Amino acid sequence: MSEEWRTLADRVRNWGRWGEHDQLGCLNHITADALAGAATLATQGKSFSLAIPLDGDSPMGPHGLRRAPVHLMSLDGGDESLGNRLQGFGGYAAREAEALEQTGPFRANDDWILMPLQSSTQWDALCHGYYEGQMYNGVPASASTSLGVTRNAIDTVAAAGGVAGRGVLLDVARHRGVAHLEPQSVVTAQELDAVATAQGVTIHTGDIVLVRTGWWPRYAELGVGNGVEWQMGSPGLDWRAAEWLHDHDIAAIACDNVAVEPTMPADNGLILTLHMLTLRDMGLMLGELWDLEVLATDCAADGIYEFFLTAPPLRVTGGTGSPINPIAFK
Ligand code: UVW
Repeated sequence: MSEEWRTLADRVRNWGRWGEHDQLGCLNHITADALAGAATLATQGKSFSLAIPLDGDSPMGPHGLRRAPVHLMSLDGGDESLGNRLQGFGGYAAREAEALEQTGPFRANDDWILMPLQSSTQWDALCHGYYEGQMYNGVPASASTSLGVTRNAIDTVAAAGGVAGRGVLLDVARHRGVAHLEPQSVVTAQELDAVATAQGVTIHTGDIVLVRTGWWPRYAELGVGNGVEWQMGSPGLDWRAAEWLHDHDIAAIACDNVAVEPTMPADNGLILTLHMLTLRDMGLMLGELWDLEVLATDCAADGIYEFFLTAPPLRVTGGTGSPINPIAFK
């Protein structure tokens, strides 16, 4: 790894900053005052879901090691009179269905979902990425077990109150005057500053910063069959922007692209360079595959790029991430 990268990693590393046992990292920037102040931004009675649809067409992330969600019905309309139809069939399920039907008109629909926790709109927990045998705050890689990750996992965030605070949208695509950034286009820290200035918004300590590249709507344009082209072409933040994220003391970052940073190797030849600096060194959670389209249109219309944002992860014990339905309130 290059000298420049090593120097940056040392500079942005937050290990010990919030105590040797801390597992929340930059979420510590969201103080009680910051959270209370963020809630006051919901003044217009508007709410926006920032989640992409969760189904068999959901994009998976920067590599092919994951499968799309599988959604199965386990009780459906065809089972409305299952008890009657099963009469005499025997077995535990038949007895349950018969008993339910005999005790009133209530019927139910039930379903299952099987999915990687990193598919679709999600948070990466701090344990999701690491290098050289250590995770955030010096936790050894051996904390990842077949029963889950024992430190820096997503349940710690969920138990601590989830993720909520002042959200700020930086609409890079609109600033460049394009529907979406070019494949593998890199967004620098200087450009983030230029967008914020043009939008008249200031980044505060504890903000959850959302960066729009227009790459999610590009998925619909290209079609699911071109998923690999879309996946490998994803634009994103320059790894050197870790310094900007660090110096602004932001709490988390989320984007509408595949992996926050470009999916192809960076100019230093490494993949997921920003993942290493953020998740492992800074303790900064990454949100991927968010749908910022409707929110961005509203922000452009009223000129207000700040809002109250909630994006609580599921409390999956030892989980390395979580699907989410982030909501922005204005
Ligand atoms: C990895 O698999 C590390 O990438 P992502 O966080 O983008 O899903």
